[in-house]
Amino acid sequence: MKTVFSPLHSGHSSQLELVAGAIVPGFELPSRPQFVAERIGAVGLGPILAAEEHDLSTAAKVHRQDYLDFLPTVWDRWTALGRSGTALPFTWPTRGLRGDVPPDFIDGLLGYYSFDAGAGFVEGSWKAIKSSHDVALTAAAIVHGGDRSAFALCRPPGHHAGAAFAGGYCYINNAAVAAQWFRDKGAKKVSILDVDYHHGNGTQEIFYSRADVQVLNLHADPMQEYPYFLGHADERGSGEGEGFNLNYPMPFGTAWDRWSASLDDACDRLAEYAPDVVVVSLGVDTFEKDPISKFKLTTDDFPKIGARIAALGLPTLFVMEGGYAVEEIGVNAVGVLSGFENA
Ligand code: 6XA
Ligand code: ZN
Repeated sequence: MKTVFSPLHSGHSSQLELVAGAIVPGFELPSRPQFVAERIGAVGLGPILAAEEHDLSTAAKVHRQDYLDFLPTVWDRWTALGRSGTALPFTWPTRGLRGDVPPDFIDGLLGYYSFDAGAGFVEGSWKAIKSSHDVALTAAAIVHGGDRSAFALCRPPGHHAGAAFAGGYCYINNAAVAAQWFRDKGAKKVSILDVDYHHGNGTQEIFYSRADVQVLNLHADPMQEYPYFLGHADERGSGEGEGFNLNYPMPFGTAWDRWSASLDDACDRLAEYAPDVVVVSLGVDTFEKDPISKFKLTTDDFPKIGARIAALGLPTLFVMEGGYAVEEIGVNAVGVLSGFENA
């Protein structure tokens, strides 16, 4: 399996985040994809290729243009005020406030274009965000070109990013852009299978009223876990998209037996949908030792995920999402990919 990767991700570092009442260094570290890349080399998964630049025309079909125009401007607006550190929002247009009037000032704009304080900007952030998007589309082109699968080693991740908002370490929804790209290249139907520990609220929002992209999400129950405000089982899509969004919320402590039953059901539903291509939002924060998560998957479980996805017999693009136990993220992410390859 070929992997696509970009070194530009590393400029997106030293962000701060708010955890349990304290401002702490972010968990979404530049070392994450390095561990994955090292493991790819160690097991000989296949070549690691550079990303090719892609314009944002496909992204503009899943994100709002004003949001895409805003993202590259954040750091300059921030530093123009003499500020440094991490650009973060602190006010959001929640119930009872106007969500239809973007303010002029950067603090207001950051809140307008986000749903939490989990997607900060530093100097290299936009280049990293754009490179992650390019990684996803370069890998998608490999699958479109006839390879059975490819791995987009994206950083930053994407599945929390909606049509017009960042959040949860995510800015551009790489998996959504890739799915749209496959559609534009002639795929009639695309399935996105999100196995990250957290609900992919952005992916759900983007495709919620569409029947041409099926979205299946396995995740911690939003009654207990971030992102809290989306990801319930009764969210099944709307209008033409009714029935094409499927959520599998699971409780804290979920281990392989229950998790794999959800995966089996999701794979059965995916097979019934019969897409031309599958995009897997691959988070490995379901791991028992993940520092921010509460599922109990073990290192031995990850290859079984890959094998189950391989059994679908469909062209498959893997897109990296979360996973924070940095020493083990490589073994676990590559475990899924090797499980797919060896099935
Ligand atoms: C809130 C937790 C952010 C979760 C990011 C993630 N600070 N999403 O792993 O998949
Ligand atoms: Zn996650």
